[in-house]
Amino acid sequence: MSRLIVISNRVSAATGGATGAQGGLSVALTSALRESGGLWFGWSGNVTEEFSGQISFHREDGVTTATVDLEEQDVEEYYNGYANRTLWPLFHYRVDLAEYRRGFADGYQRTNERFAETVFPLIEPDDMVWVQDYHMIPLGQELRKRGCDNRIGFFLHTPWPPRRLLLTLPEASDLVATLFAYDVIGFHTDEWLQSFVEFVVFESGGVYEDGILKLEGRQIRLIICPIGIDSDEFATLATGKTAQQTFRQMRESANGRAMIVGVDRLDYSKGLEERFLGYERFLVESPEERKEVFLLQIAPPSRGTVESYKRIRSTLEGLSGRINGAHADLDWVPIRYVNQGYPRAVLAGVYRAARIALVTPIRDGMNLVAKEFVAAQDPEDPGVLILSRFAGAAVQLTEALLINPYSAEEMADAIRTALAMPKAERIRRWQAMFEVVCQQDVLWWRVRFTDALTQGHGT
Ligand code: GDG
Repeated sequence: MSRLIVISNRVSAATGGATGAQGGLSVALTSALRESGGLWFGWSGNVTEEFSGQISFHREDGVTTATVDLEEQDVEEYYNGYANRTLWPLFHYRVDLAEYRRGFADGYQRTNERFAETVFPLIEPDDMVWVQDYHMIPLGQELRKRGCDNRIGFFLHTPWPPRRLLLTLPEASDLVATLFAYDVIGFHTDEWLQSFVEFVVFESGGVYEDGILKLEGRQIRLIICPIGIDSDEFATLATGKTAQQTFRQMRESANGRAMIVGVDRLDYSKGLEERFLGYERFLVESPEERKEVFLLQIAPPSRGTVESYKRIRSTLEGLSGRINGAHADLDWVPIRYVNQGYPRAVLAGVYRAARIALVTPIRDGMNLVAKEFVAAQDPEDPGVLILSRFAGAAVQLTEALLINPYSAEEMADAIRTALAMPKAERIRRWQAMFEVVCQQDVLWWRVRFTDALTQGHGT
């Protein structure tokens, strides 16, 4: 069996972190690599004066990690710049927030060249290379330029934006062309895959047939490969000691009220503003029910140096303050808004204690919180998942209450429906979702991708 080399911006085993705003990607990769062994390469998270290319190796949990420091200009232009201020908003359809600057694009390219230069000597002839996410789009091409003819795959964790939106990026065609260096490209959903195909067919003259994209004499296999969670681990966590303690603590502090929960990195793509507004609508429209519930929103800050993240943070502070001020009573506040991260075991207990989860992104590649919520439920008395249609997870979790997060009315309706849902229906819906979460778990995701990479060596 070939060794698997995973390359991603951040490498979580090396940087640790059972708590905090650990992103979905590192959570998933930690589980996937634990099963397969292999090597995980990426940025250490450290900043140095000058890029040295020196690698730090670390072995933990059967996974070897190799990390490299970046210099400040790289971090500014590649990470805070092109990744977080250009591609992230653009890929989540927020062209209004995207910043297009040549300096960012150049820094992104340079940093990807540096990553390629550093990791290339670690790659052995039989290795399979799996590049992750929008930070690393040109990496495969940079490896090819250096003579790497291994199988190289790319997986996109975010949505792929519609062609017309992507065309707002000045170097869109050049960026997309770098993807032709890969043998396999994976997306969470058919929608993201089709948007990619449309761009390539219209703008680059490719031909797409039977899952294979043909252009420039190359064949690239495109696959739908929805990411999952380690469902066994999460379900076990949810009945463990810490989770049980948290469960009791939450139920006590709920004082007989139904808890609605949200857990998200503090990010404008997660629809937190829309969620608060939808919840407020429910409070206004249902005076007799409103004091029977409260919303716990856990939102650890992320990417805090970026202006658009400072803005969304202050918007949410204003909104939660206003809603609490307008509706709270002596013995009740409608929103508990918490800006810190918690250990996963605590999260599992919180999910299990909740009657409803509100997962309302305006766009999301997948959304693992929805799956974690499902995995953590008590089979005898499960909670209800309210899920945005615009999350990749909505394709798989069709038994959730699917809503349009832009509609406060739909959200308020869904909260009422969830509160009134009979136990038998809650159980039926939960069982259907739990089956998908267990069958298409993170191991399934890894095997599906690496199988395609084994078979689909491009020419
Ligand atoms: C990207 C894509 C895709 C959150 N708060 C805490 C905490 N978290 C964990 C959650 C979950 C993860 O972070 C978030 O995962 P998501 O999938 O919701 O979101 P992104 O970080 O945006 O991830 C996304 C994912 O990649 C994988 O492909 O699903 O669409 O945007 O695991 O539990 N973890 C801890 N404490 C917290 O307070 N420990």
